[in-house]
Amino acid sequence: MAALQFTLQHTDNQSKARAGHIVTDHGEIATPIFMPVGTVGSVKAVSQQQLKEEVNASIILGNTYHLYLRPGTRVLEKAGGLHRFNGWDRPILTDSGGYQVFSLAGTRKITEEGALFQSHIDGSKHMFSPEAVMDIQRTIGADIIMAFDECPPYPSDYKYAEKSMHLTHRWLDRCFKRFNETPDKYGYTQNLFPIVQGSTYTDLRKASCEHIASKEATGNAIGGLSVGEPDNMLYDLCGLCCDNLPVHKPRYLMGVGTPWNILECIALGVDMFDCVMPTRNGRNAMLFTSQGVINIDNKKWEHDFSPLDDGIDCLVSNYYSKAYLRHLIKAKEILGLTIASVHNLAFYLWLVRQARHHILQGDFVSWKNEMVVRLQTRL
Ligand code: PRF
Repeated sequence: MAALQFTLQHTDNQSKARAGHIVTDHGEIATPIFMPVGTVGSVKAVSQQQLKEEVNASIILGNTYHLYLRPGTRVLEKAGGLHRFNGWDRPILTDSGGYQVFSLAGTRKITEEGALFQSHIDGSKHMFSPEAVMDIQRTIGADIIMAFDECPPYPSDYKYAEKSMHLTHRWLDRCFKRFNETPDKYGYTQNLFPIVQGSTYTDLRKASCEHIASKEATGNAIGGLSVGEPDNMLYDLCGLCCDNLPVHKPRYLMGVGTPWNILECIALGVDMFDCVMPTRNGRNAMLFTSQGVINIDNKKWEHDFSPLDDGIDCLVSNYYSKAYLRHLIKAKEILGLTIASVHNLAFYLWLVRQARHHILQGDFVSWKNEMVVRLQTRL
């Protein structure tokens, strides 16, 4: 079994967009890619069969924080890792829990050693250190595991951002040390991706990219963005990070974003994305379609028997009507949550496949510019 391999197939002439190919021990991923979020080992309201057959997902994400609290590492180890536990036999990536500790846990305290926090489930006290988070992610067994980082809030003053970045870098050194000292548990190779931080400060971002690049990891991530900053700032900082990260390694922008954010960041050189938006917003009646954004709660859809979206290649999106989904959501039927989530995810996966197609075809920028306007239309 082998470490992750990334092949760059084509780089766009008019932008920095790339089409590539990732090979892992659980299968291949064409990039750019979007990864559905399966926080507790399940993509909310969507089955593994639907993820394969309807969404066409090639990799999904799990969260160390949630999986550690429940079901816990004993169950996951006994199962033989998360792939065996949830039956998803394609690649999995786990986030390290740093971000979730800061956004979900009750009281928490950050020290040099790590983060002390209280479970959002039962209030019990736990400590995440870089070493503990590597051990937990070894046991969960994702193909790609993430370094333990601190994501500073937006806005952060320079002094705090600088201190936080250096802490993240020291934690990263400890992550790699532990990762390299521990073997793969389940016979396939795990890959550790480091995470760039540095808040909104260009000199910090550059320094962070240099530190991260020096690890020569099989892939690199950009964290600390899409935390409330305006879109133009997201794009400027994302572009700067892409320009300062290795060319021949995949770049993963964490927790981004809207369909138009994803297209703009593909143009800047990002290869991998994840976000709860398609599933969370879907459960809240917001549909992303190839023609624009729909609030399916709206009375205007009451008698609209046309398909949710016939512009994409998903049977669920082509089959059910807007009026029917509106009815299900109004009636709080659980099938409504599933249809909305499957549709939104299928749309996101369709979008990144289209992006890849246009990168390879050589007309990505003109296509992207048209789509960025169309996708934001409120229908
Ligand atoms: N760090 C980690 N996970 C994340 C982020 C981060 O900065 C973000 C920021 N958008 C989302 N998920 N570890």
